[in-house]
Amino acid sequence: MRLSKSLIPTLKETPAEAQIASHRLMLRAGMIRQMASGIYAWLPTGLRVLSKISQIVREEQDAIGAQELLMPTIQSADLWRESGRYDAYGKEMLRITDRHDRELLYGPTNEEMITAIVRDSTKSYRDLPQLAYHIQWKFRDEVRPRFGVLRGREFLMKDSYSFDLDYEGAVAVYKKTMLSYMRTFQRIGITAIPMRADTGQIGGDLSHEFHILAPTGESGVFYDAAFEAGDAIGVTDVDAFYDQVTTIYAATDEKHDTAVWDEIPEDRRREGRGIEVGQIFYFGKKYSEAMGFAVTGPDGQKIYPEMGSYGIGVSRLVGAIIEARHDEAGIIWPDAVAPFRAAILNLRQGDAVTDALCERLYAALGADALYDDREERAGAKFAEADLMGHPWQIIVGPRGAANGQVELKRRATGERFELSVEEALAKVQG
Ligand code: 5CA
Repeated sequence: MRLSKSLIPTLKETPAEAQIASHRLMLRAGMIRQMASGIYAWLPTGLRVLSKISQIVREEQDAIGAQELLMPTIQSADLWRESGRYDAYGKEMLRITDRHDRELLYGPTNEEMITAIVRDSTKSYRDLPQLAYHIQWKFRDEVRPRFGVLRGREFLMKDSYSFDLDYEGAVAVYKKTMLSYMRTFQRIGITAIPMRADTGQIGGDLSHEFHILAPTGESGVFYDAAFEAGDAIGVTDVDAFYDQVTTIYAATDEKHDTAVWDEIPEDRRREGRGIEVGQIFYFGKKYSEAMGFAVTGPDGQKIYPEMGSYGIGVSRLVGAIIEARHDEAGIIWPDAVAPFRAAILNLRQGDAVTDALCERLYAALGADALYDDREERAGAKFAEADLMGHPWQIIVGPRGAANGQVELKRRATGERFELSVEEALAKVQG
């Protein structure tokens, strides 16, 4: 993308309404704009990050055999009356009436809808288990939307739902999902710690939240320092991994149990703040029984499926990553989800040799590069590239360009390299 022609409305001033770094930086870097309280438009760079996160989430869901589908944002009130949650959900649910006076709502979650879909398309025990997910916008009329996309009213979630014939099957998919979440967060380039948690509105008796540690996090968290090293990629023994997670203690403030806390050696006890980027639930037959979903078992008996639901806050992750990875100058994107791998900074726009070299780099890097081709002073280009947080900056000045040399800067470390065009391209693409 050419910066001179792009819709990336960066701001020099710090927006007054933003209280925390990620919100400030997302506004300043031109990633989002607020359209109403807790409702944001995702501008091109913001959308690129959202799409890259979604794609990693999708690949890791597919890898555990989850099937992608897409359910609508608008749901009927009757569906929620079947589970009894229509009245129970309260003011967080945005209720809508259509022209025929039918009651609808903007979905805050999809347990009812997926239960109805699977109920109406399965008959026999042979049709189970099922595991399906979608990546779709949700709406929760939060009392206090704040911190930008961290607590929005409209937000993007990956939610998956499992249906099993027995408890063992349900717990197996719960564990498998937990491990896949660890891989997902690791591929994105951040550390998220699984914590024991309460089940809240979703219900059930087994739940874990996944938290990115950040001083601005809304939840108080307690954990064993042994967690900080968590590495899930390459782990193949799901049960051993799960046992490790549940023996090493970590919990959010609601579930903080001092009795267990006391078992952690004092020098390993950690208290901090976390941003909840995911939560998983096992809730058994809560929805299948309430909504009359049973399959016929091998002996002709009725089996109400054991269910679980599993969420990742895709849009919240964008803000959470920035909370965990920024400095005074701006965002420091992990390579995997950066809007662009590299920015090309032309320090002498209009100089034939410099322009030609920049065009060559831009042609080689294609859609993964943001070419700063504006008639701007060098200082402004450096500041904006740091603000936007591209993992690499390729700095092209007239003197180097005359010798086919460029300067390559790594945003995360500040390291700089004097390289030929070929060497720079190899490093950026490698
Ligand atoms: N149906 C279940 C699991 S699929 C569910 O709704 N779980 S949840 O309520 O925990 O939401 C899943 C994730 O969505 C949360 O972990 C959080 O990361 C994200 N989320 C929840 N509320 C908001 C919000 N107001 N703004 C941004 N993200 C949110």
